[in-house]
Amino acid sequence: MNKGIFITFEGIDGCGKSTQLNLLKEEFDRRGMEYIVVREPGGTVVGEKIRTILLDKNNDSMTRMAELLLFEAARAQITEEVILPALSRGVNVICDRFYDSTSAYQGYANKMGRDLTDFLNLKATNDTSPDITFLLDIDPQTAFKRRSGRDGGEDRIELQGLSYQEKVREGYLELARTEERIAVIDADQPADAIFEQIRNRIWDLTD
Ligand code: T5A
Repeated sequence: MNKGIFITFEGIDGCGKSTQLNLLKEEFDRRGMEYIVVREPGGTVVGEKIRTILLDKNNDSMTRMAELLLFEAARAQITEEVILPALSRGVNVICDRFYDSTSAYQGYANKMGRDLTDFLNLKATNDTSPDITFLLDIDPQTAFKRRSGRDGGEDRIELQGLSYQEKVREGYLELARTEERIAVIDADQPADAIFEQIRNRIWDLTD
């Protein structure tokens, strides 16, 4: 049996990942393809509890190391419990964020360092790498305007502001220069135009 394809979406907060992920789900449904959709942090009972701790704006005393290890703990859980079993059954996995988020947010923007985040990413995932990653690249100001229409306000990480999001963006773009699997997509376009590019890249992979 062929392994499923592992597809991840990345980018700064509000870059449009969920919108593209939903368009991809509709496309997979039309084609009768088997898939699951998961998100990070979260996607398991344990992971969703960790997500609540990580995003709670009352947890403003959380240290950078504690934050990093919590993201990796949630990742270890979802990789072993959900992602690897699905891929080995031949089911495609679409993931809203994966370890590139840790490289960009904790490794680069929080200055924890690529050596440490690479090491923990590898350990948490048993060296499971996405087949393709879509990095939705956008200016933080535009992403902020898009997010401001949402209910619920800013979470603990979004509250770190636009200069933080700018650092995260730099971290992602630096990563994309060395990782061939990362396709950088200009996310400041209509959703349909973005999706067209994503769809083409995925069918190239499956042909
Ligand atoms: N994090 C996560 C880390 O720091 N380290 C890690 O290792 C991991 C895994 C998770 C937070 O945790 C951090 C990163 C995050 O801060 P999240 O749930 O992934 O949080 O949060 P966000 O990235 O903020 O996700 P959102 O759901 O808020 O944003 P999306 O999914 O990027 O954006 P989306 O699609 O909801 O769109 C936002 C708005 O823009 C509109 C949409 O309609 C929506 O209103 N929109 C567009 N408007 C115009 N043109 C387009 N092309 C549009 N696409 C979407």
